[in-house]
Amino acid sequence: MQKIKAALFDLDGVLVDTAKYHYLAWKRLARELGFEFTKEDNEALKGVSRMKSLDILLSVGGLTFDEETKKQLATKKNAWYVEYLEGIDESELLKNVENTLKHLRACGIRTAIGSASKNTPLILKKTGLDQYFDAVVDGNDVSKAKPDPEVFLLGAQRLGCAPKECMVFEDSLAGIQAANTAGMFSIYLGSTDAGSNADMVIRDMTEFHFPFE
Ligand code: B16
Ligand code: MG
Repeated sequence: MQKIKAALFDLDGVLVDTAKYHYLAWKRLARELGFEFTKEDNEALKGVSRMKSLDILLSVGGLTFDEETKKQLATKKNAWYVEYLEGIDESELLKNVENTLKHLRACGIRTAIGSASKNTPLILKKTGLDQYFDAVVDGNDVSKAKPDPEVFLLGAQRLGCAPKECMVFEDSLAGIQAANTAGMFSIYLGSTDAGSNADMVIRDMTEFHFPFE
């Protein structure tokens, strides 16, 4: 393995558990449209872009809308989601996240966010995570969603590191595919099949130890 010089982190599901707030907002939208959206249905939205999430939700309800209406529905869902985010703080951080970030930075590792979420700046500010990153790449910066590697390649570029020198932390299948396609060392956090193509699998950050040797 090439010497690791940088760490790129997905946000939702890796550093902070915002999936529950996405779920509450999507469920509210489904109710308003006249159908139920379950927790199991919500699993398919993790790591997926906002508009793609809406398409999945509408397919559960068997509904179709024109593009303009879909934009309005996504805006409405996002406003509810942002309302929930306004109430979050550092207690929403997942286990051992802050220690890991501090440790990696003390080891001289450059750090960046690589998230699909357009709400990344708000989440980083609310949880106090913003102090730990040299670069942030999110849904506002990229045009191609994961599994396209754009978000991680841009992150590496902003950190001034080659892809081979980067490790990526992800909780979604699309994210692991994006990291692998980018030529980076992929680390899956979780316990589902989504991690089967990752270079390393850990249940959560308490199982991550660095340096690797
Ligand atoms: P927003 P990640 C993703 O974050 C979420 O996992 C996914 O559920 C969400 O639809 C997506 O961000 C877009 O989020 O609506 O806030 O722009 O896992 O890539 O950090
Ligand atoms: Mg994620």
